[in-house]
Amino acid sequence: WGALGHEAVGYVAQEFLAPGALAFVQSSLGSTYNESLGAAATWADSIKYTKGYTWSSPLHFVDAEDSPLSGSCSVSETRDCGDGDCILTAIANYTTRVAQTSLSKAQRQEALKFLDHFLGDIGQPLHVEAYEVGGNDIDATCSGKSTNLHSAWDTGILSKNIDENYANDVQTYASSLISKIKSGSYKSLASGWLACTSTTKPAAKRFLDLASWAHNADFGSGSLENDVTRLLARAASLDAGFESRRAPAATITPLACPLVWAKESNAYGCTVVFSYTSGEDLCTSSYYTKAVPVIDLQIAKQGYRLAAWLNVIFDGDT
Ligand code: DCM
Ligand code: DCM
Ligand code: DCM
Ligand code: ZN
Ligand code: ZN
Repeated sequence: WGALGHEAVGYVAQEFLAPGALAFVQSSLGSTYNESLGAAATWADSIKYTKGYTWSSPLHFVDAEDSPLSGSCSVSETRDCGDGDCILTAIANYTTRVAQTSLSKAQRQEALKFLDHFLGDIGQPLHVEAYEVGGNDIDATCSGKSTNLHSAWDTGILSKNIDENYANDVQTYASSLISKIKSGSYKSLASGWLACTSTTKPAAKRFLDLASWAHNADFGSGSLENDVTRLLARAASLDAGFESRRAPAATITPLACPLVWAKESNAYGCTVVFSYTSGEDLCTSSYYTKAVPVIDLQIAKQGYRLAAWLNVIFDGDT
């Protein structure tokens, strides 16, 4: 993604951090980044061609050697990241490093900024595709301007959408995605976004919260019906609080989850990404109408996953 996409991922994630993750994010990023994953999300792009950081430039993508034009999409860790120098292993590496208390504050901040960025990039379908250098070598037109397919997905389509529908303000755009997750069209999908996620712990946590409330509350009113009604009401309220406060927990499987996310993203290479007609303007045609909902979904989803990931690390949400 370009700056707008990364910032949106960060702003969405910030909204779903649990207390421990929020405290780490705020103290690690500090005033330099307004204590926000939104502001820190583009750092990794700003340094990738600078001296001492050129090793990080292949970490923004994985060149999946599949055949999207033949309808065959796939990602393989051994085939596509055999040298260990791709976004899959980078996420695993920085997941380990951000939690390592033996590292310096600067090193852990760097790990956080890389995670903030790479959990965004892995949701961009062309960052999980080798064909034509992830679409960089495919000439394209966006609103009359010459560009390439990769750049249209990173920047062109999204910037037009934010300009026209969100007052050209990325925070307004992120707020709209957050609302969709909390109470709109993404609400029913969000728990499924944490596919490599354990459901045991949230259930156990809900049970413990409920048991502790029942223990402390003036329970045993004499009416079983009344007690059951109160218990169910309390369970519903705990669930509502849990869901609105934070993303449900994910299990840390440093390499397994990135592979799941990469496959999901790469699959769009077999549907919308290459389905344009020659000469079609990608930002003023039906292609634009098909691409926008995918981009919105991928950004919202990766922001939510970033929050859940940090919640596992810093709040023990497993
Ligand atoms: N490094 C890294 N990931 C890479 C390549 C390098 O984390 N894919 C780190 C390891 C070294 C530092 O960068 O500590 C400098 O590496 P090099 O000497 O290869 O430039
Ligand atoms: N580095 C990294 N991942 C690692 C090891 C190192 O990104 N697994 C980075 C952190 C520093 C640089 O490489 O930016 C140099 O690290 P070191 O001083 O550990 O060689
Ligand atoms: N990129 C990619 N896959 C590649 C090469 C590059 O996804 N095999 C991405 C990284 C940048 C964009 O394409 O977002 C442009 O890359 P560069 O600046 O290296 O030309
Ligand atoms: Zn890109
Ligand atoms: Zn990037």
